[in-house]
Amino acid sequence: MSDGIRCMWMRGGTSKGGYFLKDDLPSDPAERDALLLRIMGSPDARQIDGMGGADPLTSKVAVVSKSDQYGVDVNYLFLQVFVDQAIVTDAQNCGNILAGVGPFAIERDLVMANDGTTSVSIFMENTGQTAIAEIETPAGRVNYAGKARIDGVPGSHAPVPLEFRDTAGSSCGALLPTGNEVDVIDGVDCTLIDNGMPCIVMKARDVGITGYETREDLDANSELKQRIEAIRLKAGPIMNLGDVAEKSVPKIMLVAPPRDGGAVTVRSFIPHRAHATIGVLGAVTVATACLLGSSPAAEVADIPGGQKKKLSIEHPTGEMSSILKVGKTGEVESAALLRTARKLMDGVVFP
Ligand code: NQM
Repeated sequence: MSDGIRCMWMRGGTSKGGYFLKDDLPSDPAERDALLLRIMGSPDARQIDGMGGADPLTSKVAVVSKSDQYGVDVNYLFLQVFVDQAIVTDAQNCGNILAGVGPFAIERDLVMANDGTTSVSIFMENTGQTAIAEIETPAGRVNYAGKARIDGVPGSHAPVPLEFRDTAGSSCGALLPTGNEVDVIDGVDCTLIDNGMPCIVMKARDVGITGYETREDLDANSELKQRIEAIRLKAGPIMNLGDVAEKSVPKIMLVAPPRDGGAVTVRSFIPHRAHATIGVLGAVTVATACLLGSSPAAEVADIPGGQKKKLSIEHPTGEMSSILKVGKTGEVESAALLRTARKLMDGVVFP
């Protein structure tokens, strides 16, 4: 029996997973992925023989290392471990798991903490971009307790503000990889867009739903799932993502008018299960789509004025607010979001 592998289990935003130092994992990606499948207990719908929570949102991994790039503290590679298939993919980033990376880096002494708050600059290897996280570190130690609340997580915790810049075209090479604000696929108007997360944005009513359904109702709707998967498989190649049959991107974003004073309502599929809330970079991307004049998102959204816009995205269990800074020509220059994180377990896991 192996001696086990050092890891920390953390909640990052509305996701949960294992955080590893890069040096604690095999350097060969195939060996590393086989190990992570064993650790999570995949493939198995219940992940009964592993740490995974039988949900894509709780079957996630962060691999973290010290960065030697000027101005960057740490590198973060996100890996999605599929629940019921033997697939580990680095084809997407994850802004929720990102919320735990700063605290983890400080806990593992990759970053020296200040007395007060510590700013951690994180290079996101999946997309080649950098995010900044502000971590509360009174007396140089990470503080997880606090008054910040995010929908989808009970209770309150220390705030972890995240800031993203230059996320356009993170995986697709351009904000609008087809060059169009609208493409029609299977008769449905779609905005194919990537401002940190490749997404297909469609009006919920164009695929036969209201956009206000629960996660459970959406997951039980196999006709809807087949219809949006057919669209996704056609969108993948024209979004420069190739064959996406075994990839977790692009995500599906079904939009509807806001109901609770927000900017827009979204039901997202990631891509085969409905999201309990909404992904962080998925939210930034759908918010960006709302600003494009001819996008189906703009048709249903209620957009505040000004160059600094707070867009509240309503999701199945509340809302997520994204503050977008818009440049003179209308492009999104930066996005800021509030998340929280919690250390759940620090120890060794036995593959
Ligand atoms: O969009 C789920 C999540 C995510 C990703 C997913 C995320 C993001 O909520 O940045 O956070 O889209 O697979 O953890």
